[in-house]
Amino acid sequence: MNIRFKRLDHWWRLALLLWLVPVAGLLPLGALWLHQQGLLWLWSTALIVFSASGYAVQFWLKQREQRLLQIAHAPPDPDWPPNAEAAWSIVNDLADQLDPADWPLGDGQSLMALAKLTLERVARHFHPEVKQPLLELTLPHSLLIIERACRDLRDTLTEQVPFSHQLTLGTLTRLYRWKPFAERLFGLYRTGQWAINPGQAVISELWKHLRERGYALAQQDLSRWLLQAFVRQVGRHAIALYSGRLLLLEYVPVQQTTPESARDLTVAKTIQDAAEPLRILVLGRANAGKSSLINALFGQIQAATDLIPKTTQRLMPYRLERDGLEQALIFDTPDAEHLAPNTLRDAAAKADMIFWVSAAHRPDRQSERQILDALRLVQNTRLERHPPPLLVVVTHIDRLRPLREWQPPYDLTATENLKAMSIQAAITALATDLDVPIASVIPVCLADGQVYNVEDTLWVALLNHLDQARRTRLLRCQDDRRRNENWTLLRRQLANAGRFLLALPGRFD
Ligand SMILES: Nc1nc2c(ncn2[C@@H]2O[C@H](COP(=O)(O)OP(=O)(O)OP(=O)(O)O)[C@@H](O)[C@H]2O)c(=O)[nH]1
Ligand SMILES: [Mg+2]
Repeated sequence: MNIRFKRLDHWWRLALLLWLVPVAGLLPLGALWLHQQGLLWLWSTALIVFSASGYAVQFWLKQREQRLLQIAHAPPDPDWPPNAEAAWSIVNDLADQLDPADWPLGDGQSLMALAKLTLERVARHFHPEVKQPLLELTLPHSLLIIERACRDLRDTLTEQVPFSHQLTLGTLTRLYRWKPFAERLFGLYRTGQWAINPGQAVISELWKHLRERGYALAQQDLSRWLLQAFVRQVGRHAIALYSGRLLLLEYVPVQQTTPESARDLTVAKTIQDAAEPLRILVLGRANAGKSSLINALFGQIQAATDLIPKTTQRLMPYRLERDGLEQALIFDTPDAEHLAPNTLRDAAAKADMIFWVSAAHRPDRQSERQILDALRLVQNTRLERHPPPLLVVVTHIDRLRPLREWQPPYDLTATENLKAMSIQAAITALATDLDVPIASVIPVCLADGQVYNVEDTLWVALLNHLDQARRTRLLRCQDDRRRNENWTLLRRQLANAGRFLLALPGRFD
């Protein structure tokens, strides 16, 4: 303003002054008039109230913007194996500590360095024994991480940053090119404002300072937000990679049957499906009611009851189809006490859900506890897998005291009913004996023609654990695919290389 004012010669200044005097006089004259009318206090009050409200609205708007940019602590992906959780908190800590001043967004080099730092932290978590864990990465895998992280960042930007889908890079460049001109125009406008309405000019000048401060703050927030999103996305994919979940070939792992399920589907004499079935394993001691449970689950639809021999001799798959459940294979097994530990471990490793069947009227459960503990030990040491959900099915509840009484349904909270109390006591004893939560113990009766609590409670429990079972299936399939992927890729690469060699001119000369 000063520079522009100095450029005018004194005749121009005089002309401007003459023109300004009556306009500038309006403010004191207005104040005088208000004073004479006794309205000055009213005007002052209105001025204070309006300014305060304006400030409050601006404060609220700023808070709202900050909330939009806030990234809540994203939980780890539920599909990850247990050993990925610690890696995810490492990534989150790194994101929280980021200072935008250290990682200028306009500098591609600094972003690459940040991606490398994130990768290094995750790699060190998964390979603490290797000196330079980053070098464990193959070229296609590194490209895949960058590709996925960029794709996700694009999605985040589209979802969270207002107008990001309309601002093209061209627009931004043009804006930048026009910035000096726009600033000059704005300067001229402000000079004009000073000339026409000095009161208004004072206020708008004040607002401008406030806005500029607010803008600088918002810019800092936006940079921090983008950097944090970037680190979390690179971290997410790095975790998927180092925990063995990032596959090079594009497919959803459960959309193809694994070789063992393909074999089991053939044994179950069913038409082959494209998707991997859920694998439900039924375990328990001899005569606990394993085969009866399978029959009861089939309901009246199947003739499966006839197919199941009295005493189960070997692992036997049946195809289970019910409303609300995708295709599943349910495995009947022989007495768990006489199953070879290896067979039991293998079957459990391939299961997505386990039913442990135990008879309520046989309280000697030491061997059951030992078998279960051994299974749990194996599962807990395999941090790259989710253990399958375990449901304990208590059978023979009709045989509990009073022996002669069997008049279901029973309300287990009713303290005046002796049968209900016996059932409740059996559930509590089983939960303690087998060290499982009470909620996962389901009492049923599987006696011929007296099936009770299967259609409602047991089915509901099964459906409630489906999500967990699907997560187990996903990791199981990913492991299988990863094993196969190496061979598939090698075969393809060799075939392509062979084709290339065959196409060489004069190869047989
Ligand atoms: N009263 C009563 N009898 C049951 C119950 N559940 C199973 N049974 C009976 O117990 C016997 C054994 O049942 P199965 O289903 O063959 O037991 P399993 O666990 O498959 O036995 P194995 O294959 O030999 O290991 C059968 O005669 C069933 O009818 C129940 O809840 N109440
Ligand atoms: Mg059986």
